[in-house]
Formats: sequence, C-alpha cells, structure tokens
Amino acid sequence: MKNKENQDKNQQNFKATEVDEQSKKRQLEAFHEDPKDPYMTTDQGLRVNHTDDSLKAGSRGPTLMEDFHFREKMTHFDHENIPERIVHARGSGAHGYFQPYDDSMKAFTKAKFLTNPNTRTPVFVRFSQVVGFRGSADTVRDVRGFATKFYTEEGNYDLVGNNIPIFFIQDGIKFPDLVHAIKPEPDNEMPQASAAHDNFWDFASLMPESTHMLMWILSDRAIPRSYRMMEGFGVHTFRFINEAGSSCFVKLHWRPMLGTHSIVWDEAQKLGGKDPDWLRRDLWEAIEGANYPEFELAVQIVAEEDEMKFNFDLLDATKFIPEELVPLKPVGKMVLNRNPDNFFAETEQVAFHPGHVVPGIDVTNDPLLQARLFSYVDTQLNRFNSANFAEVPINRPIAPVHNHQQAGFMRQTIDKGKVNYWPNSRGDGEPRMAPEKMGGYVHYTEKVEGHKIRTRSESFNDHYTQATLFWNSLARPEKQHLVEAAHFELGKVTNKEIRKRQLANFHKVDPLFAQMVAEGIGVEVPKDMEVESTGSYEETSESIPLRKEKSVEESPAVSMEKNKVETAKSRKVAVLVEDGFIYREVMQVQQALTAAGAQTQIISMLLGRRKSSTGEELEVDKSHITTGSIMFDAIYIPDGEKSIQKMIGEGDSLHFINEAYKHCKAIATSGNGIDLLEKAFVLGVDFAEKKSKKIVSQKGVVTAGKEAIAVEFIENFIDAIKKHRHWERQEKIMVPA
Ligand code: HDE
Repeated sequence: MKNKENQDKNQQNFKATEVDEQSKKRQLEAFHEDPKDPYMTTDQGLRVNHTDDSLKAGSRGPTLMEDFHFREKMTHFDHENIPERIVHARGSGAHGYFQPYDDSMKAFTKAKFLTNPNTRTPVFVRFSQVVGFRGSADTVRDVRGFATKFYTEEGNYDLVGNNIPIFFIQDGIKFPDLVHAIKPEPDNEMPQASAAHDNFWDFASLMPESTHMLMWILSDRAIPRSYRMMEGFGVHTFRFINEAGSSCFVKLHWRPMLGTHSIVWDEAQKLGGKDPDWLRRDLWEAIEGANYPEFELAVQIVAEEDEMKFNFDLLDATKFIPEELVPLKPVGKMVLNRNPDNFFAETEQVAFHPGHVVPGIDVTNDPLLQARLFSYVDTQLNRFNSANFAEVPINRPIAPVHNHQQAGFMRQTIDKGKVNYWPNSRGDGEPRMAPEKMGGYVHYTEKVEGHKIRTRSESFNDHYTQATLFWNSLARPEKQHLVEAAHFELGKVTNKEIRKRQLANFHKVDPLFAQMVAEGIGVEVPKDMEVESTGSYEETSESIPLRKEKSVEESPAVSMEKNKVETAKSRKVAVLVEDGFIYREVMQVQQALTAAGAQTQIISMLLGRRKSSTGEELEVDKSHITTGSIMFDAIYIPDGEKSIQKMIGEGDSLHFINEAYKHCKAIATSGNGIDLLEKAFVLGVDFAEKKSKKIVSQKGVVTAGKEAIAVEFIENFIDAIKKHRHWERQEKIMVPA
C-alpha cells in the first residue's frame, strides 16, 4: 500500500477547502436552469409544437394514450409534492454569510468558521412556524424555528434553533405526544396552527415540565414583528473543543441587530387574514430592498468544572442560563443578503440536522438533543424517500465529499472506478481516514457509565423556579399581554377541569399571575392541587447533585421591553393622503424618514394619482382596499384642509388611524390633521392646545399646530417610531381595534 507515503505527503500540503462568501452561490449556479433556447421542450429535449390541446381521436374524441407530451406533463405535475415537514412545515429561507469578529473563540473551539475573521462562510437560513401546515398563516402564536446551515470549509454545520431559549419537554421520547397534542385534533383536524384547544392544554396541564415554556409561548415572543427582529437560540447545551482538546459547555444565541420586537395579538389575528404571508413577505422585501437582516452570534461559555454549579441542570432543555449569570460573548455577524431563486429547490428541500457538526463542536447528553440526533435524518428519509438528500444542491457541502456511499433513489453522483469499499489497495487506499490534525472529526472523549434505566435525573425535577423567574423579569405591559394570551388560549378550552389543572400549575409559578388568568377564564384557582410529573425523576447511584451556587431571582435580559434596540431602520410608515394635501410637508417628512432608514408608502382611498393643494401629484402605492394599518409601523398624515376633510368623512381612513392608535403605533400629523385624530378617537393628544403652534409629543402621538412643520416635529416622530410601540396607551384603552 502506498498509503503511508501519500499520507505524509498530504499532511505537508494540508489546506482546508477554500471558502468565500460566494462559494455556495457558485456551486448552486451549476444547477440553474436558465435556458438560452427559446423553445419549449419535453424532458427529453424534444421541441414542443403545441401544448394547449391534447392529442385526440377527432376534435371531439377521446385523448390518445400515445400523447407522450400530455402524459409526461401530467405525470410530472401529479408527482410535484413531497411530504411537508411534520413540524416546522411553513417557513422561509435566505442566503447570506457569517464572519467572526476576531479569533478570540480559539480559546474555546477549533471550528475554523468561528475563529478565522478573514473568512465569510456562506449560510442558508430557514425561519419557520412549528405547528401549522405549509399553507397556514405566518402570524399565529407559535415558537419560530431559526435554522442555519453553515457551508464551512470543514463540512456543513447546522445550528437548528428556535426563537425561544427553552423547550416544552425534557426527553425527546415525549416529542410525538407533544406534537400530536398541539397539532389539530385527529377527528376533525381543527384548529389550524394553534395551541388554543382542549387536546394541547390537556397534555400541557399534565406535564408540569412544560410550564416554563408555556410562559414563553404566551409571551409576545410568540408573535414576532419580523423574522429579522427575533432572537435565535440553540436551546441545548453543546460542547466546544479547542485545539488542545479541552472542552467547555456552550449555549449559542443569535441577536438581531434591529432588536427583538413583536406585534400585538389583535394585529396578529387580522394579519392572518389580510396578509398570511406577513413574515415571509417582510423577509423577502427586506432583502430585495437591500435592508439585509443581520444577526450577531454570541455564546455563553461554562467551564467543565462548573457544570453542576447552577440551580438547574445544563442538560435540561426546559432551562436557560440567565445572561446575568453567564454573560454573552459576541463571536461574529451573519448577514442575509440573497433571496432564494426557487422556493422548492432551496427552502423546501433544505435538510437540517443537529448532528451535522464540524471539528470543535460536539453534542452533550441532553436527552432532548439525543433524540433529535435520531429524528432529523429519519424525517429526511420520509421527505425525500432516499438517503441521497445530501446531494440535493442546497444541501451539498462546499467541502468535497469522498466516501463509498452509493446508489439509491435518484443518485446524482457518478462514482468512477472499481473501488467502492475500504480498506482497499486497488484505489491506493483512498479515500482514507483523516487524522485529527488533518481535519478528521474526533468525538469528545467524555467518560460515560451507567445502569440501563428509563428514568430522568433528579436534577431535572424543578419545573417552576425558572417559570417564576421569567414572569418576574418581564415589564408590566409584557405581563399584561401574557395574561391576555392565557385568557385567549385557555378561554378556547371547553373542558373546565383542564383549565383548572393548568391554573394549578400557574399558581406554582406565581399566585397573583394565576389569579389574573383565572379572572378571564371562569374558574377558581385550585390552590392545593398537585399535578404529578409524568417523568420518573430518580436519585440513583450515579446522581450528581446540583450545587446551586449560581442562581438569580430575575433576568431582565429576557424582557424585550427592557432591552429595546431603538431604530427606525426598515420601519414602514403609511402616509395618508387625499386630494388637497400639502406637498411640501410630505416631501420634508418623507426625506427625513428615508434618511433615518424608514420606508414610506402613499395610502389613499383608491389607487391612482392624488393632487396636492399646490397642484403636484403623487402616485398612490396602496389603497385602503388592499392594505390596512396592521401592515405599517407608523402613520403620518400631512396637513391639507381638503385632504383632511375628505378623510374625516371616510370610515376607512378613520378606522386606519384608530386601529394604529390602539395597536400603540407612532402617529404624526399637523394642523387640520389634529381634527382628524379627534374624530378617529385618538386619545393622548393635548387637544386643548391643538390650535396653538406647539409641537406636542405624547404617548407616541406627535402633533404640530397650524405653522409649517418644523424639524423638531419630524425628530419627535422618528423618535416615536424608534420606540416600536407605545404600550403606555394600553393603560387606558384596553379594547382591541
Ligand atoms: Fe425539531 N424537528 N425536533 N426542534 N426542528 C424538525 O426535522 C424534533 C426541537 C427545529 O427549517 C424535523 O427536518 C424532535 C428543538 C427546527 O427545516 C423533525 C425534537 C428545537 C426545525 C424534528 C425536536 C427544534 C425542526 C421536521 C425533540 C430547537 C425546522 C423536519 C427531541 C432547538 C428545520 C425536519 C427546517 C424540524 C424533530 C425539538 C428546532 C421531525 C424529535 C428543541 C428549527 O426531525
């Protein structure tokens, strides 16, 4: 065998695959179908002469079997669909790159894509809803998936996370039960994409371990404003391993550069009807408009010796590590800058798997993660009906693939030569094993020992402390929304016993919280009802007790309100006009908003052109018929007597303003526009001063008197937009629009 000799030679020349930001794009381009030939052909390349009529025996006769063009076209169509994902069926994808800030992660991991600041590793991200079918609405209350495929020089690494840092269950064997319970009920397949039904709450109320996750699901995190404005979490504790072979525990986070923001429930429900593609469209349009979504990758590192120092088990996925205990270390930035060319080929066919790792990253014994390591490949086999799914262009690594896997349905690779086994001498012993220093993956040599038992560690047994911590950490409006969400979800549960049982769990989180929920769902809080855990938590000879040296009572870092990133970037502002608006004001405000990174659209009763008081015309972008306030972050109503008078007489305009006000969005107007606000029942404006020239900015409503609008007015409006929502209005107006 020439093995040894070649090995030595290769070791000297070892270089990982060259990867740059465009590597994946170039690879995908080889598969693009962009025919130069203008003529339609059959799948065999035969030019088609007529595709509108099938071949018949007489113009009124039956279709002939010999019509190969008809049969091919129809057969292909009949086989177009593949099974949708059993969970996370609805999603949207985008291409981009990831680049580390520096090489500081070298202390913890040898993963090249995390430590080489000169490399932009291509990525494909798929965001998703979990529960609904592929055609369900984007805006439902749900966890969002946040899965990233890094096409690294050392092979593909998949970070398959969610936008909530914890999960419902501790052991993956409960996943089929969880998903059965949360999906539509089996007899009538209702409700679509919603946890608000008896089956789910029956299951959840019997599973105290899900209580913490339920708090997050009921929170505003479950109705994000945009995929671009949500955090991502790896959820499980993973391992990093550095060049020297030392390991530490790690939690992975994505932090959106635009901050984490949500919509309100009433808005979510209406968007589900008016624009069920809300999140998909937002992502697509942002990228088309060069508002590239950006996320910072950050990690929480825990030293091996600190594993048991917390008041929870690091292997328990129903717990997170509060940032106050272990701060986030920034690693690098991801930019999503390219939309897919074809939804099916890329977004639908991308196949993630938490077991796709690269040297420097390994898994832990978290029993939820362990189950995932089985499930993801299994599910791809169901979706693709073949083990060759890794050959689909979107799933192909950039790093070269050499092995003796072969054949199977739809095999693409044409493996040359005689040798399809290892060891071999006929092929010079290639492809050979890579030593660790040549990039060969070596599993972390963790010592594992134990009795064969179906049980969970005693250290997983606390289901309430972090649920309480989460509740305690929220700001007042966030708590209010959470209670209202519980009123909706449990209010849809017809069985009173289930409602009661859930309240018993909530009582353990916080008695006042349980009381507030009880008030909306017509049952008393059962104060001493014990709900037994279904898992068997046992102290065994192998148990290592938690030392509980590290704990906090509150974690303000989990509150979106307390950590608001204030920016107007990519925010959508509706400019309401009718004939007679003041052109100069529109121009001034539009210019300032664009400079702040916001986007404006002209909205009017009908499409067409609207004439200003001085004769200039503006093209209407959307009419009241095709849009609504729910599709905007803020409203600006320019002055203009005629224009305002027209809107005062229009129900649609009044509703638009009133609804935006009730959804706590920024609103600005001047002069006569103040009368319009009054008619639209906009409160919080000092109407007594409306005739004055003063600029008034209250609870996100910015008004200016009759004088021409000033810089200060525009600045106040932009500040109000930056705040995202003005929840303080909800203190007075609880009625949803
Ligand atoms: Fe998944 N999950 N999951 N999951 N998951 C799938 O794999 C599964 C879990 C997550 O955009 C499926 O390819 C089990 C946690 C995302 O394509 C399936 C368990 C987290 C996506 C599957 C979990 C996730 C999936 C369905 C419990 C956050 C969408 C299609 C042990 C860390 C990926 C597929 C995409 C998809 C199984 C729990 C995230 C069936 C068994 C926890 C983002 O394999």
